[in-house]
Amino acid sequence: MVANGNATLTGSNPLQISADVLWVVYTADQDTDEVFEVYSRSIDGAGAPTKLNAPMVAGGDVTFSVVRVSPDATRVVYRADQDTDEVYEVYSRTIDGSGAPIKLNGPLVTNGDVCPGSLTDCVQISYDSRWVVYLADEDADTVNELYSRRIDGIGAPIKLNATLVNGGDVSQFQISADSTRVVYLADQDTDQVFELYSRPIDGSGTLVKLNTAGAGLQTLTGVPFLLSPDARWAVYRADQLRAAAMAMRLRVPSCTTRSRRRGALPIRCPRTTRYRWR
Ligand SMILES: [Ca+2]
Ligand SMILES: [Ca+2]
Ligand SMILES: [Ca+2]
Ligand SMILES: [Ca+2]
Repeated sequence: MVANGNATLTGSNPLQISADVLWVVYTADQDTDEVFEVYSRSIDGAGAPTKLNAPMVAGGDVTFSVVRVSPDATRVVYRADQDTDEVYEVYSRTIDGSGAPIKLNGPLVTNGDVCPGSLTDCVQISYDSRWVVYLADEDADTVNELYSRRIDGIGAPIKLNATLVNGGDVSQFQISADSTRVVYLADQDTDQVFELYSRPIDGSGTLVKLNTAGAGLQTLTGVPFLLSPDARWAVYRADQLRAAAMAMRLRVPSCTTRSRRRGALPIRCPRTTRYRWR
């Protein structure tokens, strides 16, 4: 450790152990004081720590709260202003440091960033460890949109949201437990009316609106929606009946067959009909 260096011990995930319990991943200003970088090391202390980020531009740092270890313990995904100071991008590297870091986001518009502002959970890895989903104002500054990319960098980033209304943003998302879909909250169709949408993680197929059209979700704080562990249900709270009826509403995230039949998007799923994910 360099003089005045510290391992980062604050934040939501200052230190992570891989699911196979073979690796510890941490951020520290270990090599240069006040330059925070991301390292992995064998949990039994064998060998030396491996720096996972590429050499940092002057002023560059890894964002310690946006470091993720893939569930299969093969890769680390991190956010950093690695290439341009104060331009935050998302990278993927093998956990053992082999190969080079791969930049996952596409070219950013001027003043664009991955995880602009103080977005939480803005970079997530799918449970099957194949995909990274992230929020960024990648194509238009201050317009937060949702993208997926293969964790190994193969292919291009895929924008998952539809064209946003003027003033619209994607604000939160979750990946389904079977890793096939992303459910996201956005004021996509009407500015400041936040609705819930579901899209296949690879961008294929139909975008589905899960709530009753025009009835925004009731809260943006805390957890505005949940996905069931069997990947069949999204649960959310909305004012879609009337103001007095603040009931929990169950809605199925996929009704693609019916959507295709009807043609135009977004489409409502009949409340009484149960569809499976596929
Ligand atoms: Ca320091
Ligand atoms: Ca910086
Ligand atoms: Ca921006
Ligand atoms: Ca808005």
